[in-house]
Amino acid sequence: MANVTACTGPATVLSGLPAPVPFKDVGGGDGDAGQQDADASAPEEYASAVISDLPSNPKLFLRRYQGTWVLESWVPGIVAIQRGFAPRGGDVILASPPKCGTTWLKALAFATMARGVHPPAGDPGHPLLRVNPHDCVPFMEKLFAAGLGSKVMDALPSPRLMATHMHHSVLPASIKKNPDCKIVYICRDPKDMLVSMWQFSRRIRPDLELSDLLEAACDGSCLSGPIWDHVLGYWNASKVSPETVLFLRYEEMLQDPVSNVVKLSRFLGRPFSPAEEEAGVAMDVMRLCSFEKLKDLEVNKAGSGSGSPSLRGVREGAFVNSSYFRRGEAGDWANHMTPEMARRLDAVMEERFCGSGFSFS
Ligand code: PAP
Repeated sequence: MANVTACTGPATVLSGLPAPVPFKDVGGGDGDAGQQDADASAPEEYASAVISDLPSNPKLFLRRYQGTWVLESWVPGIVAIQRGFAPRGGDVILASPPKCGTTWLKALAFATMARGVHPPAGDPGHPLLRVNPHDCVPFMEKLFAAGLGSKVMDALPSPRLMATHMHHSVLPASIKKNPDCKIVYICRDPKDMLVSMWQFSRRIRPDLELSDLLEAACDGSCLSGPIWDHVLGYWNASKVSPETVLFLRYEEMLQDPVSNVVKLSRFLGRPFSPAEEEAGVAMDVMRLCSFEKLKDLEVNKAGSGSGSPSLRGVREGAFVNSSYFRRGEAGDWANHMTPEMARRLDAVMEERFCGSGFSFS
C-alpha cells in the first residue's frame, strides 16, 4: 500500500479553503497501484472492429473520430469517456490542443487549487517540486483507454482536476451541460504549436518533417485537428457560458502570468483573499509554475513516466519529463518555418476564423 503523504501537508493561513485537490503522493514505492485491475468497462472491444473503419492518417498514427483527428490509441478512451464518465460537482477540466501550454496550465491550476494544503512558497514538500505536472493532473483519454478511467477518477477526492485534448464537440453532455463542471481552455499560435509538436514528435519519429505537420494542419488532419474547430468549439462555449468555460491564450499568459493566475483563481471559485493578495500568493503560484523553475527541477530534468502511483503505467512511455520543457516562449516558429510556410498557415487560419470573432493575429 503506497503511503498517502501530501494530503496531510502543512495547513496554511493563506487560504481558508478545505484541502482542495488532495494529492496522493508516492510513498513506500511498493508500487501496488501499478498493478491496478482494469475497469470492467475497459473499452478494448472497440480497438479493432470500430477503429479500423475510421478514416486514418497513417503517417501521424491518427484516426478521424466524430470529425476530429486523434491518436488511434486514444479512440477507445474517448469512447469510454463519452459512454461512462460520471462528472462530479466541482470537477475542473483543463482542455487544450496538444503543445499549447497544457503542462503549464496543469501546474497553475493544481498550485492554485491545492494552495490550502500546499502553499506555493515555502513548502519543500510541494508535489510540483517532486513530480511532473502531468502526474498531478490525469490525462483523461489515456487513462480511459487503459481501462483505468473510472477506477482512478473515482478514487480522486473532490474537487477533481483532469485534462483532455478532446474537441468541445466530442465532450460528453454530462460535462458540457453540467453547470457544476468548469472547463479551462488554453490555445496557442498554431505556428508555435506545430513547431513544438514537431520537436516533441521527433524524439520518437526522427524522420518526421515539419512540412508533414504543416500539410496536415492546413487540411485539418493534424493531431487534434481541425485546429480551427478545436479553438472555436471552446471559444464559442466561453462566450455562451463564461461562468463555466474560461478561454486562455498561451501568449497572453506569458505576457502577464500573474493577472492570469488571479483570473484563473476567480474562475475556479477560489479567489485570492485580501491576506493572500497582501502576501503575494498569486506571484508565488506564478513563480512555482514558471518555465525556468519547473524545467530546472531534478524530476523534470531526469525523471520519466509517472511518479504518481494512481497513474503508474498510464504515463510511462517514450517521453521523458524534460521533453515537456523546451523553449517555453512565443515566436520560436520563426527559427524553424520559412516565411512562406508561416504565411500559408496564417492564411488558412485567418480564413477559417473569419467572422467568428476569434483571431490569432
Ligand atoms: P502536451 O500537449 O504534450 O502536454 P504542452 O505542455 O501543451 O504539451 O506544450 C508544451 C509546450 O509548453 C512546450 O513549448 P515549446 O516546445 O514551444 O517550448 C513547453 O516548453 C511549454 N511549457 C511547458 N511548461 C511551461 C511553463 N511552465 N511555462 C511556459 N511554457 C511551458
